[in-house]
Amino acid sequence: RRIGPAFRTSHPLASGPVVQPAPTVDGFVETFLGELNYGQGTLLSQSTLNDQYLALARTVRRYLMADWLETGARRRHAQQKTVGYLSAEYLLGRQLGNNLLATNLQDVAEEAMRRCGIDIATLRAQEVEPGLGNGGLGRLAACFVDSLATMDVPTIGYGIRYEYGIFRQTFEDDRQVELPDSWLSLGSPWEFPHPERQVLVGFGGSTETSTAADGTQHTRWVPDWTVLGMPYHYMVPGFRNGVVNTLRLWSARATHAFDLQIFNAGDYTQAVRAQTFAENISKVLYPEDSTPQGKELRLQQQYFFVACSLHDFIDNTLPADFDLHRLPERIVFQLNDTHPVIAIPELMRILVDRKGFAWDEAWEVTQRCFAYTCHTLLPEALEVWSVELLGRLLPRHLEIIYRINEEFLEQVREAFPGDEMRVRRMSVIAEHPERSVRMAYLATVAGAKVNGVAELHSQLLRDKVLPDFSQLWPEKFTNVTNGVTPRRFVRLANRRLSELLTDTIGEGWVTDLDRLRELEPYADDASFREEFRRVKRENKERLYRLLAVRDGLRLPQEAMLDVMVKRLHEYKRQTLKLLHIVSLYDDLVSGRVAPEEMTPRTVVFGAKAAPGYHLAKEIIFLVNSVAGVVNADPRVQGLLSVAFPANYNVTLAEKLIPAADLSEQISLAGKEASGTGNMKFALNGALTIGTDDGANVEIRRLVGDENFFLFGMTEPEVERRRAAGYTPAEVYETTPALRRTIDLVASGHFTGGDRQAVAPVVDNLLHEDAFMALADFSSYLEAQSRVDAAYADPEAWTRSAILNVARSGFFSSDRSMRDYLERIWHS
Ligand code: T68
Repeated sequence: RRIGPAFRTSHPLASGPVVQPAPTVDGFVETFLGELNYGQGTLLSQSTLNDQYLALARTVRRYLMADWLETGARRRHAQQKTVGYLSAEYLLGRQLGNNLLATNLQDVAEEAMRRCGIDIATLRAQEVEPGLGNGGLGRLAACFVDSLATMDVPTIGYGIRYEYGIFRQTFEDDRQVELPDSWLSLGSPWEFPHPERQVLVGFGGSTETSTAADGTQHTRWVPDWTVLGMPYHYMVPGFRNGVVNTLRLWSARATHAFDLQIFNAGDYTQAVRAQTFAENISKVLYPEDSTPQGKELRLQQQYFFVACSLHDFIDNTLPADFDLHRLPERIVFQLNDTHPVIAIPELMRILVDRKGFAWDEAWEVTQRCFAYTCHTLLPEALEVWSVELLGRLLPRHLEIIYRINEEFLEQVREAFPGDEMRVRRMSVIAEHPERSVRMAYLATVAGAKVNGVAELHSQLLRDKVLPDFSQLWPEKFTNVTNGVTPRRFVRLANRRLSELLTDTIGEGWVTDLDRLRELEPYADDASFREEFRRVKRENKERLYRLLAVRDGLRLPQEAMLDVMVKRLHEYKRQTLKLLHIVSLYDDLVSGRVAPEEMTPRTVVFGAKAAPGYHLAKEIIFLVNSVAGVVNADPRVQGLLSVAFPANYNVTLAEKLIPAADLSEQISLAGKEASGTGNMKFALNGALTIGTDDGANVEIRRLVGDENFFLFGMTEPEVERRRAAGYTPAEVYETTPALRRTIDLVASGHFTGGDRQAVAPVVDNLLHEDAFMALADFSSYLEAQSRVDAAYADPEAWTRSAILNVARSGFFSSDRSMRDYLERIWHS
């Protein structure tokens, strides 16, 4: 229950507007010193870097507060439909720079800090990014809430405030070692805890059904343990539009009643243990991406944040007298993959068990409140929960799921009489290998819409992943191609390019990225190309300065910068990139290619492997081993270098992407749902070498074939090849260049003669190669020679790079949000 204001005062300032500090250097300095003195309890002369960072963050916060309060009041008043974005992950990146950008205070803050004798860049570097996500899916959620604020769409982002985000990656003896990410340890100036909005969440126990005098049955869930959800609010500012939306992340606490009982029984240590048990729920982000973990704690996390969020919206956000039959007019919950799908039976439970709705009435409302986004094509990545676990943790929800399924299967039988095979295929409950709930099916049955994240992906989703469903309900399925926010990934990350763009076409592009089209004519302007190259060069210099300090790397300034950054996964094929590097190296040292024939290259990798994904970790080891030998070999000095800076994250991405010449998007066709890094690179003027996969298809169509290096099998070719029986060893035997390359790796050349050390990767490639790296090897190398030739002509290359920028406006997440509004949220 909300605790209302104890009293209302008649002071003129009591109900706002909040007095905002003056947006001048003097005003900023004054506020900053005030924060240092009264917030941190220190003097400028005594303050540490961290004191200064915290005071700066709190200063910037003050400039957002009036807009935040005003946006909240406006939203309450307007009673418009709200988007409730439900996501177990938000990979936000650093907040300070983004919030300075949104408030247009970058220059004021820099000058104010200078006056205080502080270098603002040093303070920025002090911020630990909230890494509350694994990769693309979590970063997408962060881009979407940014766009929704910039477009002034009423939105609440709901998620989990993990105490530990994605692990910090280090390398020891070339192998990945994971360290805990204690992002909260130096203070968290961007969050606002709201204990008065805590929510109680139940788990376990059983259900009780009673029959009323009129014969109607009523079921009630009696949980046997509960935890509290404490919301922390984060500001989500729009770009200079006076809008600040809210991201509400839940943290688990022990209930007082729970431990008081035990305290009273005299067992102090047991009571404290109960506390730890409850708080475990939001303790750590599961570092698994694209492989669902059937772990109990993970299901607890999912239900915990979803139950908190639904309760928060229905009981604490809507007016107390709101008629819930009209709920779909006020909220649409977008399910970011299956992780929040347990919200569906939760809403049914709230409506039927607590609000007294009839089942059909509740189902009618529920179906209109949810829409589901799928982010994968890997069958092994589709989440299922065993009936045993679900029934033990959420017995009432399991009952509800059974009933939803029963009624759904009746519908299937009606549509396809006598087709029991189909009924079994479509059942939300799988029988093998164990009885379990298919969460993607549940989301499809209950959701008003189902979308994939790129055209090809949405097509394959209809045809391969959910064919029976798309046949039954063709109108349910739609596509929304992913996008990225131009604020963070161009304006903030690439200040030099942004200035060039604004000088050339005006500043409208930041919120209307299609305007980049106006750049096209400048591709033919030699002096513009010169400027464009200067931007790239300076971005490279900045990156190499950073990598020198951060990772002790020394990289040549002139070489082509070839970048592959993404999670480590077999389907993404980092090994294919590695084979290319080894083959270039071998060509040089064996004299097959003369040094002057070689286009100098620096290859940068960034990738975290899931801690339990052994083969992925072996691939990391191999990349590091190859990098060590290549970089130390004087025969390839200045011609070929390999860098693998540890702990790739949003912060590093913001430095790497603007410097890149070549973007590697080389997944096996039909496996990468979309990709979003691919979009960031194109927008920052890198050319793509890529397969016909995910959003690469759309990038290539927009930038033009001549400005994109396509290679590899298409998805139907992959299917045919697999059907014909794929044997990688045969490819190895019949492709001399591939054979030389693999032999060199297998010989132990990169591992100090240790052949055992490379065996896991080599054996897998030769005998399994589930993602057909060897089948695409020759095509990839051929495309890479086209890249080399193209890069040797700087004017033509720059022209292509400019056209990549000019034609990539489509990939703004603002456009994605317009598509969601049109195709999903308004329908
Ligand atoms: C990614 N998925 C897709 N999953 O792989 C990528 N999974 O093609 C797409 O561009 C992106 O989503 C955005 O749509 C993921 O990132 C996960 O991170 C994940 C996390 C937990 C469990 C399963």
